[in-house]
Amino acid sequence: EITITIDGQRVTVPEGTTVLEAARKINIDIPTLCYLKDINEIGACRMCVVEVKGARTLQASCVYPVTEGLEISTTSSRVRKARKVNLELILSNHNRECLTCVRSENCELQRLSKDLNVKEVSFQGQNDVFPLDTLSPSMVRDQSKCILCKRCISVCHDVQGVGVLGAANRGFDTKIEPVFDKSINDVACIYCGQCIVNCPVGALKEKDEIDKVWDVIGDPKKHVLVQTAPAVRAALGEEFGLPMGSRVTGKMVAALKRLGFDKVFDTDFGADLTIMEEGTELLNRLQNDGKLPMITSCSPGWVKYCEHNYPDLLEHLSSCKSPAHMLGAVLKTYYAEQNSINPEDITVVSIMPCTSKKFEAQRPEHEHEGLRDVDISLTTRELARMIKEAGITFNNLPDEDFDHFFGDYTGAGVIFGATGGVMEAALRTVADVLKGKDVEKLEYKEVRGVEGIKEAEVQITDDLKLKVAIASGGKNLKAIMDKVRSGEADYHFIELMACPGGCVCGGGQPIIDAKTKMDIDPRVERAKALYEEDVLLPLRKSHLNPSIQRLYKEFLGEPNSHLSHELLHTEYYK
Ligand code: HC1
Ligand code: SF4
Repeated sequence: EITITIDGQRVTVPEGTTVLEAARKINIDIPTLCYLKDINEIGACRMCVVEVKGARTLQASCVYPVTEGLEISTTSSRVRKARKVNLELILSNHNRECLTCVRSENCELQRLSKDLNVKEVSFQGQNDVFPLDTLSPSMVRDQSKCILCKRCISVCHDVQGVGVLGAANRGFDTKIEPVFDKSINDVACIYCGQCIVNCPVGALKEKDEIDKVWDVIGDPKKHVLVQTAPAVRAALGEEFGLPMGSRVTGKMVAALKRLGFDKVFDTDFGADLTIMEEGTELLNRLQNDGKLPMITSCSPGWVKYCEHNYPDLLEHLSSCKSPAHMLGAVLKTYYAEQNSINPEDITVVSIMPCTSKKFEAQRPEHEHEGLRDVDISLTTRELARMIKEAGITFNNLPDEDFDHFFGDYTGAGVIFGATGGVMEAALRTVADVLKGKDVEKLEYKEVRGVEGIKEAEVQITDDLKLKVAIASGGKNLKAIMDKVRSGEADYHFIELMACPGGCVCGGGQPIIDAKTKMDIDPRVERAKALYEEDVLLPLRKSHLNPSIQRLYKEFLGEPNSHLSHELLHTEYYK
């Protein structure tokens, strides 16, 4: 325990605390910009400088550790002036087209300018013109807005274990870019979008496809079907000022109906379908000496990561397409047939917490007879923008229900959106199948929680103890995959998700500023919303979904049937 004085107030904190953290504890809000708790603590932007009694120069508080008796001033005129000069220098090189920036009102730089009372930018900066990097299917980089905070570099390298972003040149010529100034499209980026949700400004964003969706909605010849991923309902409300963790399933559906989609379906139905297919695949592999451990394949960022970094281990991936794509494939076949609609006239739009889903939607193999499984994939943020553009007052909407059949889902489908959720959903079904009865146990707490890596042994029957592992966040995937490669991983089944915490914290979700993330963990809050919905639903096991049962009876036959393989499974490429 160490006691220091900040602006005349005494505060006692554990050793190893920084001055910044100590100050926040007593509600002194030292401004930051490059700081990202536990991820980017480099003292580079110098917005957080403070005066330390006895020290000649100002110190960056985000990297300054407390020592007994330290006396700090956070508001002296020297401090205030220095911060303002630093901020104005950053602003002088920043493309300040705030009115048309996607991050307007959710920009840490804009907020800081307002908070620090910047009235004019007195330096003549060099506003270099950079071409936008728009080549990738998922994201756009706008160098003219980059403020060199390096948050994206740290997230990509240290959290995601990808490391395709770096700093080139020095001094005024410094640029953040993929190696050799390549497009993000031409490096081993997995499009997880974690750099986007951790960028304080608008230098990184998703590829906006809203206009394509408006166009198809406005085209009378098109029958436009929308599906929403499990995690969207756990975060969309944040875009409308609701507290983190608000579950807005009913309002989301109401909004989608008002936007003009012909039917509002749920990716959760696809998740239930995935459990049928993937659970069966797992049992087959267990019973017939198939490749183990089997690994989930629903996170497109993870699949791409595997293709780039573990091409020798692709056989471990389940051959299942993701829930969104399974649903897309049955919409363009069974649904089209049942409703006598020409599948060529159907457009499937998916609303995902994910930027990599845009890439997945464009993967050449994800089609059937020339028709795409998913035509357009929007992020949660893009949906929020559509709702705002349409003038819908989201918070006043009534709760409405998904459209029948492909909007019918169980609690197992809902929890897919949180790390451990796919595993738990699979365990619920596999246990019933192996025991041949409706097993009472529903909740597998041992696979829940936000830890990056989880391991568990679950006794399913007298002779089968299933050994499982769950990981989220690229770096943790790497740890698991290295074990698989070396033969150390004696698991049966592994769930891997590219984003830390799973889809609830996907790169397409509402962006939370660094300061808020110091106090609240969105992985925890958003996951809570999903587990809450799970408990409220009358059915909580995928195989009990009556619409899934009917789909097999009338169309697919049985899980892993020939038709299932044709529509719902895929292959991977080295
Ligand atoms: Fe996910 Fe999935 S859970 S991948 O995290 O398997 O994006 O939410 O839709 O497809 O169901 C994302 C979420 C999502 C799929 C499902
Ligand atoms: Fe790195 Fe993910 Fe950003 Fe690609 S999308 S640069 S992998 S953080």
